Amino acid sequence: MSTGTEQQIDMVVVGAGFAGLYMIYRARQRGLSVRCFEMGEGVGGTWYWNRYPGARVDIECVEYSYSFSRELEQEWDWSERYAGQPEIERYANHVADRFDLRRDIRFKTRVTEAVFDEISQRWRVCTDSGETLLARFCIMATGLISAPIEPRFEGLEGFAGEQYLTSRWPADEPNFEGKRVAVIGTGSSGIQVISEVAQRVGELFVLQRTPSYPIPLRNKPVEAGHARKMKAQYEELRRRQFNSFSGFTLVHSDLAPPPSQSALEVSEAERLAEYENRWASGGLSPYYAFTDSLLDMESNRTLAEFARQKIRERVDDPAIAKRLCPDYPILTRRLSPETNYLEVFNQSNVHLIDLHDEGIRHFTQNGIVVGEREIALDAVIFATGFDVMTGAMDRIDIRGRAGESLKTRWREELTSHLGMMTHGFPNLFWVNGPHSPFYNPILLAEFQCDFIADLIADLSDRREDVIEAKAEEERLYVQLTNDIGNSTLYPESDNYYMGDNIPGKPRATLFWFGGFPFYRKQCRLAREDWKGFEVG
Ligand code: N01
Repeated sequence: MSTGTEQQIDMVVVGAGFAGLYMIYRARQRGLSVRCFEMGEGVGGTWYWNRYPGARVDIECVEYSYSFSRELEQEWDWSERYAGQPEIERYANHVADRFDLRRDIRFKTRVTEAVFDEISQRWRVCTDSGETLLARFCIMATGLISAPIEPRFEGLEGFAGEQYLTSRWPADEPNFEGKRVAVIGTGSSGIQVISEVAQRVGELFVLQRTPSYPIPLRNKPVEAGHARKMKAQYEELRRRQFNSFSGFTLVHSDLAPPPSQSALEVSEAERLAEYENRWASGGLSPYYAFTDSLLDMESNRTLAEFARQKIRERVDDPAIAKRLCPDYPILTRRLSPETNYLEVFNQSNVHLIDLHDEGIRHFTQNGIVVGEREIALDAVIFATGFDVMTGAMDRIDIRGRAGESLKTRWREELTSHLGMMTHGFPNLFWVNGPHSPFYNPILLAEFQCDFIADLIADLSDRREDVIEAKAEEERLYVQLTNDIGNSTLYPESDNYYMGDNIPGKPRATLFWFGGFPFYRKQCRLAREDWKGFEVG
């Protein structure tokens, strides 16, 4: 517990990524005093930390951007359809400056604990700089995929080469020219960094445990005519996003109708033509071709086989192609849109090491031992993933009523109401966190921050101080979230959506997979007559 001075404030926001920035903006509009704490030296969250070579968004920027300001939409110009990390970070900085958000942010400051005091009904929030605040509301905008898994390999401390983690990439770009480099991990981060560093290294060793389904991004510069067209139809685009399942709707950069048929309702020729059309569009759009790709194994198999065939077509050596082909249901792990990823395996200086044959044993001073073989290395890049959804909040000691630890609760069972709050932790909310919808994260942040700000305003109108999820309503929401998850194919593979990548994490559906419109309905119902909440 800090001994610093205790300042009273309406709201503490943890994290100055896209969600945190918007929460500050919205809270101020409501006349609340707000203080945001951010570990990094700048804004942007994910887009501040993940500055590895090749880091790039895979939802078109016109969709992956704030919708709250028509002026912002019109004045900002994206240079590429899928912008790279530097441009998205610049956008976050522009938003912070344009709406004067920085003055409420303390950078390079980590929140270490947040404890609810039942007498004062305030959250005592402590930071690693010794500051303590008493806040009426505490908002965790800590990110859904933001807590990196620290690489733990035997002998790593004695490895003499360079070490990099994609999600904590140094500001000074490392020079890999002529070096022997290994990348561990072949999720979206690994695939992006591999595609990029393969062009600069002497030899590259790709250590793959589970292959991803790579799909072409087909990035392009944004021409002036295209930008004008998109800006003219922003209103319609936002309306469609808002009413869509996942919040990304463009196919061939055009407004596309939502899927309406099962993949099994059409002939094979029609199905393939549709997959080819989506494939040619790039990005995540193949996901939208049919209604049941994530619900029906046979339907899923048609898409998975289509994607595997594309891998075989792009990789020259059939034995390597075979190792790059995933065998689990497609979409149950995140698709990885990429640019020339598979083609790097046609380079003679790139070596695929399949960890299914032989696992990583340990590091030595000079390299890594896989099976019986030592691979000499100058550098290793870890793209080994994140403790998704719960990880970032677990790293803060959050204690609710009667000193209950949220981390301990969630080790037993993941609880939430509406993916934003949980019983026993009054006036604590999170954005883009556990049980939130699998949806465009920037638009979801806007929706959830608006919802929270509206709840707080209603609370003040009713002259109440504290709001908390009702235990029974929460139980129903958790049940529904799990039932929806279990009706999909997600449980059919090992994936972070179910918490499988963290040893000991209880297997549960971490996301709401029921689509955004149905989620919004739950939120609306909870607010009707305050059915979902206890106030006091
Ligand atoms: O993390 P991941 P990520 N030994 O968990 C492997 C978003 N994102 O950072 O699967 C060997 O997907 C692990 O192997 P396995 C996006 O939502 C978006 O790549 O456990 N390997 C896996 O291959 C994405 O889904 C964008 O068998 C080990 C990899 O490390 C999410 O972030 C770009 C290992 C981790 O893959 C996370 O992606 C980047 C070990 N001990 C990220 N431990 C875009 O917008 C782990 N692995 C494009």
